[in-house]
Amino acid sequence: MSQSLIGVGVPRIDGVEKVTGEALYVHDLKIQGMLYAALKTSPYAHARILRIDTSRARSLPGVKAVLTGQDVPYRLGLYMIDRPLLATGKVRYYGEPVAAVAALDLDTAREAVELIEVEYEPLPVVQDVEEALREDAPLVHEDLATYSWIKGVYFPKPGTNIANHFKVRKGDIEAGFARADLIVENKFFQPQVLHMPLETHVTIARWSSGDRIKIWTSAQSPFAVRDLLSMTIGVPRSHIEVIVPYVGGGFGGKAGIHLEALVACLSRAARGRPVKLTATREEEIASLPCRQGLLSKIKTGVTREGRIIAEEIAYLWDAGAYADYGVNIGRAAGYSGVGPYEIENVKIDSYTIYTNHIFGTAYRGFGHAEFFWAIERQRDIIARKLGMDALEFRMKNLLKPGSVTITGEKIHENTGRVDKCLALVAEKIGWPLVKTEEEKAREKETGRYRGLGLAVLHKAPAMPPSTASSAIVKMNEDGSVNVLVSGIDYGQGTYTTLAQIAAERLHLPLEKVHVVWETSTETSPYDWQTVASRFTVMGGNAVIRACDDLLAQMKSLAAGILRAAEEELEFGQEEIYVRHHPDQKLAYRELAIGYTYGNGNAVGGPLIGRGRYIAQGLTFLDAETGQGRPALDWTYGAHGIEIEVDTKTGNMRVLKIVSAFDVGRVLNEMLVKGQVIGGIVQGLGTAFSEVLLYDREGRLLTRNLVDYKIPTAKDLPDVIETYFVETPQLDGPYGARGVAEHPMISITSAIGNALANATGLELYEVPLSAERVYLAWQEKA
Ligand code: SMO
Repeated sequence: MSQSLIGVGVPRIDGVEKVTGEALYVHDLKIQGMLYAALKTSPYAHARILRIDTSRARSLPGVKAVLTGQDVPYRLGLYMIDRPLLATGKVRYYGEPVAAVAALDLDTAREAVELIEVEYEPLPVVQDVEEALREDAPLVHEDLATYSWIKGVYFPKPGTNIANHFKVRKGDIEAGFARADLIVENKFFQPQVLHMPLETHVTIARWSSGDRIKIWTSAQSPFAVRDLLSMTIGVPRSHIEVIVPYVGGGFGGKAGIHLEALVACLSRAARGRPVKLTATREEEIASLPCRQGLLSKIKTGVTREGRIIAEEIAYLWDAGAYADYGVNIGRAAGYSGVGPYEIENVKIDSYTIYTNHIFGTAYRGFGHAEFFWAIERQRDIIARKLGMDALEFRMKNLLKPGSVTITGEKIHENTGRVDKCLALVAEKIGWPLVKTEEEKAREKETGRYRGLGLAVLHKAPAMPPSTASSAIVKMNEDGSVNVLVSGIDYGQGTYTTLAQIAAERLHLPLEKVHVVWETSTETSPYDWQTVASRFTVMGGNAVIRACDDLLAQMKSLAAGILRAAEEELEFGQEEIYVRHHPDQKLAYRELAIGYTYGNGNAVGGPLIGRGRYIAQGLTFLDAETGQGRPALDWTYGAHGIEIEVDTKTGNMRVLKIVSAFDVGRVLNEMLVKGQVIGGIVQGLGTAFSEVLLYDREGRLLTRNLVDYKIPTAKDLPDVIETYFVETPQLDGPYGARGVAEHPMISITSAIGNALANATGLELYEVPLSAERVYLAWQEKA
């Protein structure tokens, strides 16, 4: 028996293709007869459209189709059906597409866009979530009552800017505060930020005769695109094919449906010629969705001994102009909204609020990167007020086996251990920081202060209780297999992990497992969406079941041929044999497409294994209290961060980051480390530099990568150490749970806590830019 492949850091199976440039992305694709599309976007954040004149654009030679909102009277949405394909009646954010052109080449399309005349009447804008809740606030959606939405799950308030109100009620909040020795109240803010994948959104669509639609798109979830496209334009799912080749990053920004419906309509208008729309970087920033902003208001009651006994929170999400995933983010953040702590009395109100900003969507962490800025800063502030060590304070309150979450879910021995993650990072970062008198004097003299920050995190996949995945494993003539799934590997490395799982399960060398990279809704088995850090668990389980199905078929076939009972058969490396007579055996390749006896008789036939997986035991949540079971699996983690702050400039240098996650079981150490480091760096962007800024009229100011800064190699910490706790997830593949989004959660809070630890500065808003830190220091001095 060869060595197990589980846990081994095998290199990415897509590595060579990607570094050589052989991997084909939608950006690379051209279809015979293809037209190129361009968008006309709004220069106003909120304005009535008085008139659109497309006549000059239409008469430009080479233009094949021009569309405005009137030509495509469809509304799109995942949970709230609120977004027109092209602005209709009014525009609701700067950058909103108002018209689209398809032409023989891109220059012509762009020239035609310039020829489209739009007359606007500016309307009052609403940008601030608290202002948006005021009774006299301008309404972003006057017709909210006429929209459709998923009833019983989302609760919009027509006549207001509230797209959803999610509630958690546990215990008796008033009684809790009445018993508290100390009550701490704070407000925290995180602005909207961007996903910034290397590959911008891009779609090719062809609407052929008989209403058959074929789409090539850079997306995370082909079946969700098909589903939403069908519901939006009324073409049956069986008429739509969605193909996803290599994808250059998503981070949640490609989780749902974006350009696909509009490009399909352009192709229809161009009499079925294929049309390609490639978002420019500026369009990616201004016209495609971002991550929601969040204002958190949090009030916490604690005992003198450091037990948190009451917490009341209002999360006010800046959804921007359309709800998209935003209502579900408000919900997901709501049901895990106090973090991995056991608190008896809890009241959470999570409001997803329309404004005239760019609309928000899913983004790695799905609300958690945002609300943990409030939760984990609040924990440190309380500890300081109690005169208690921040580690000790957390340890007293963290979830442990036997704890009950705020939605009433009981934590078990196998749920995972956040306390172990925190203890590990505290030890490795050298908590608590003790400075010698000499060092203190030197810090005062140089103005450079060292500090440590801790923060914990948790997250479970945000998904409806019944979402499913499936897998097909086809055996080839030589005994190798092709694995088909339609969760997408858009950079996270899951296909490599699935290849390991299949090879392990089937007793095949890794080279004999080929995960099919290009996914099509016509030929690949169903998967709901590639989101929520759920694919390794759900897709992994589906692959295991498909492999087991294939093995069972081989066993039953081999039993007849080898004239042995099935129970007597064992699998070896690429072969099946009789346990007590190992030389009585069959190689996989002898069974792969059917077995032929010496006389020519044949049995069996091509081997195809099929596997499916649906989450077990999840429930809907009570509309009034949020009680229920929302979580497929909880992944816990913690960060310990060491920084040095230069108070003369406000600059912070990250000296060291230590992170630990309870991943259940490490399936591929190299890949999981890559995920963690990538998430940490993305979190540093939110912590230090990333922010979407608008002027007073709601016009976007940060429209390019010069004004909007993401971390580069030069911004990396000196040291990143990653550790894994392995409390097996009983229903996870080989005990694993997801860890894709988690590393970027709580990075901001750990940095904010380290800043307070170093300088005593308590900041409540990110990014913690040098300017903000410098000004705070000046004010303090
Ligand atoms: S933020 Mo994700 O694509 O669930």
